[in-house]
Amino acid sequence: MLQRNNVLTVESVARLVDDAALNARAITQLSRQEIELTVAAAYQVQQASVARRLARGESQVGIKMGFTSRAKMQQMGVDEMIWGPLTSGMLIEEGGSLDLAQFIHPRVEPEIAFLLKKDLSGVVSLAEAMSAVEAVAPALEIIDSRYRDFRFSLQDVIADNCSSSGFVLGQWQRAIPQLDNLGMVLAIDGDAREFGSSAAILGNPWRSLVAAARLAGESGSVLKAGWTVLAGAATAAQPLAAGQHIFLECEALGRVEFKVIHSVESTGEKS
Ligand code: OOG
Ligand code: MG
Repeated sequence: MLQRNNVLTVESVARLVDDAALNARAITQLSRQEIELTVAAAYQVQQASVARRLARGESQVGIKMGFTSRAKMQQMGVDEMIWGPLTSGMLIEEGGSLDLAQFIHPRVEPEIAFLLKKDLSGVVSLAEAMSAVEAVAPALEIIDSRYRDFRFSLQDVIADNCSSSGFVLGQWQRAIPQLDNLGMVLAIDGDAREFGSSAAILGNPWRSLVAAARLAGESGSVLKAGWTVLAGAATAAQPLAAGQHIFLECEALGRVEFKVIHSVESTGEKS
């Protein structure tokens, strides 16, 4: 890592992004603060910022994959797959509410979630990945970049735990249907805003789980039995605003929804 004034450490950069998330205040992109991170250093910052969440009492409940679809890569201008931990504090109850006061400029995107029944790590076949899964659910991910204007480099977004900030899970389906081409509709207040197919996720969302296992193996970690794995969004993300009702209807998997509230007056992007 190239250190600004030679005083920045992984720990202090992690505190920058973690504080931004905690206080819901946007910060300048690290890459624009002369904090030059390699991809490996960005993952170290991610790990250190997640460690701060764990120290506050959260637990790791899974991982999310990012940029597994062209729609997402194009929306954000990043073309490499990324991954990061999901923690207990990010889980929003199905049908529940998300309070905008806790976020900077959150967006929602349609996903598919896997529930693992076996540990998974390293190079695995599609069949091995499938046999490690207990159930599949439709899911909504809430992403909230801690960077001003929701703009970032690959290293910036990795250091910021891949914009992870919330996720909502629909009913787990134990009788798992074919996942390769399911229609997905993301609706806001009853209006369909994004139409996609699960095929947008690496051609087949199972491939995202295979990739997740590989990335875990490469980093010397394990995807654990009981964890949730988010495969990555099938479409571009949509911005959230107070009063909205969001739902995803996923063919063969069903529906998942939540409401958006605002407990205090909004002043726009908080920076
Ligand atoms: C980064 C996270 C990408 C996905 O599903 O592709 C992601 C972002 O877009 O802010 O979660
Ligand atoms: Mg996502």
